Amino acid sequence: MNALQHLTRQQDLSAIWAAIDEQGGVIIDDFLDPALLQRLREDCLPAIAEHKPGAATGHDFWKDFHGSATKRITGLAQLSPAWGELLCDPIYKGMADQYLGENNYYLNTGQLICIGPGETPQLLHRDELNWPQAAQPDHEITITAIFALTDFTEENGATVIAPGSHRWPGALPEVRADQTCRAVMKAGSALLYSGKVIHGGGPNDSQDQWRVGLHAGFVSGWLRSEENHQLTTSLEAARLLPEHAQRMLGFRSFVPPKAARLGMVNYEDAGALL
Ligand SMILES: O=C(O)CCC(=O)C(=O)O
Repeated sequence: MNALQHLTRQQDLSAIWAAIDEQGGVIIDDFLDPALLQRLREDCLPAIAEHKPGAATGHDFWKDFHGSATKRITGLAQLSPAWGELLCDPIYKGMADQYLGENNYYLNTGQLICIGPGETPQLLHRDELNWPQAAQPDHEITITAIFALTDFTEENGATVIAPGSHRWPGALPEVRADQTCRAVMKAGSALLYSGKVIHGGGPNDSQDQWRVGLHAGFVSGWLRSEENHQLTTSLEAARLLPEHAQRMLGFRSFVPPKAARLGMVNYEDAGALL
């Protein structure tokens, strides 16, 4: 059936991982408690008004991928203490531990994706194809959540996803419309999904609604993240974050058990800077 399961935070973690394993994604209703949702909105939404839609740099392909009526805002750790708190959420962290291995990953990007009226459907894709040489059928290198900061509806751009496509062979196979569904969810809910599942931002056919998602995934620690967190997070802002959030943003070095340390400062752990 082309619909994602809806679960809640009260479910056993094993049920959440089972749903991701089976369908490639799951919706957790009311993931954020109302007070945290409100703080995230207060911290982040004012930045949207100042931001222009569309991409100013890059090839036409990437301008199209970005979306000409879509605003993308990064560097959220500088804007939002609530985001630092969400980074430490036990289910969100648990998802990354489960799929990428404990302490084996960093934040890939934590960005507001604000899909505006008139936006067309985004190219369907698998996130792991950001790192095509590293993507392997038998393990994940990236795992993501999109937290709905506004309601996600069919009309305003809810994410399009093809349940089960994380197991389809081929880099980017054809996807028929009847193989997809929309991640319709209330503000405060979250879509958790595999780096292998085929998905994309939905079209926004509304006259006046902005669909705002906090799109925030993790990537294996030995791969380069999409977002350059350390250029948008000052040392002062980083010092105020919880230790795990500092680590996720690269203010700790990567210390894999059987390889060299990466991301060092003066050949010491980057945490010494803080
Ligand atoms: O905004 C969405 O719903 C999905 C966006 C996405 O998949 C992306 O930009 O990589």
